[in-house]
Amino acid sequence: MTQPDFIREGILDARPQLKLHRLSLQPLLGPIPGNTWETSAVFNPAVAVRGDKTVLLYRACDLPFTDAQGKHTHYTSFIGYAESTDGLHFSRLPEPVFRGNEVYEVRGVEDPRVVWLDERYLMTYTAFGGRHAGDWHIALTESVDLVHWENHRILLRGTDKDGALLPVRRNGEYFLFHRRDPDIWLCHTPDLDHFHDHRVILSPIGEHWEAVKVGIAGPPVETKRGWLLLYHAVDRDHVYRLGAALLDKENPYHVLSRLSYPIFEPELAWEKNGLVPNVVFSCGAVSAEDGLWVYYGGADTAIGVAFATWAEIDGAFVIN
Ligand code: BMA
Repeated sequence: MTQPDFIREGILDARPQLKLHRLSLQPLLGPIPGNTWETSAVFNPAVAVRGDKTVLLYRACDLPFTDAQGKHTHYTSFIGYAESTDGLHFSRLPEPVFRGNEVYEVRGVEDPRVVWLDERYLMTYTAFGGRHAGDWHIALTESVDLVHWENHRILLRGTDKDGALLPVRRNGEYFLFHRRDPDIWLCHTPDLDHFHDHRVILSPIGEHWEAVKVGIAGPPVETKRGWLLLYHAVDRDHVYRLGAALLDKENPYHVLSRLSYPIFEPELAWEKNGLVPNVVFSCGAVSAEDGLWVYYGGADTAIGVAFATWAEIDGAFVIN
């Protein structure tokens, strides 16, 4: 049975609610008309820090998702590269750094998430085949410099997306989060080939902001008290918001705490209007000294960044 809302909403508890603060009211990056592969949208970036640079690996689209008659177009997604020394002002490369070149990803490569593991960057992404309904899989590619990507292959077959690796191995195992509609699943693997122990760790809940489905945002971020897992949640009006949970450091299958309210939602015009209205969707965050910088896509069209201090994050969770 679901908890009554007045308990989940924390009315009985005086803790301040965690809310991400926007660091810019304007998008950091928008589509470039005339640059074919990123004409209609740039969104949902993975983020990595390399030396003094913050690097975004973002999803870009060549066409709107629907035409003037509302019919689906044959759009394709690519991964673009942008870098910055202050996390706010980015310069980008003129061509995608990664594109689909297999039959299972002819409609493109979507929603990347990056971790640094085993002396290389591992980027999980959604490979979109478009050959039949639900033709998307979790795939992986590797790089040492975030620009040249190689050795790409499908990790998990099936109608599965929102794949992200835990940024460390435990007892030699990699942990892979994924989404089989409508839940967030976790599994582990010794070799990124054989996957074990698939279990649901987070499900939709209640009748409000997370009623329909949930999926991981970026790879979980290590904090003193556990793995901070940001996730997206969808309501019955197709609004995408961000939620937060804390996972046990030793056993990430164990959810220690989950906030009852969204920590971020579409509010600005460019988060409410775009290729898909009313969406904030994150695929990565940077863990900085003062707090967490959360990069996100707005309305599947442009990229922004929001922030919370560690004290704000820490103060929001109760662990029983
Ligand atoms: C998901 C993915 C994301 C997108 C979201 C909202 O299924 O396609 O790339 O941001 O839907 O449209």
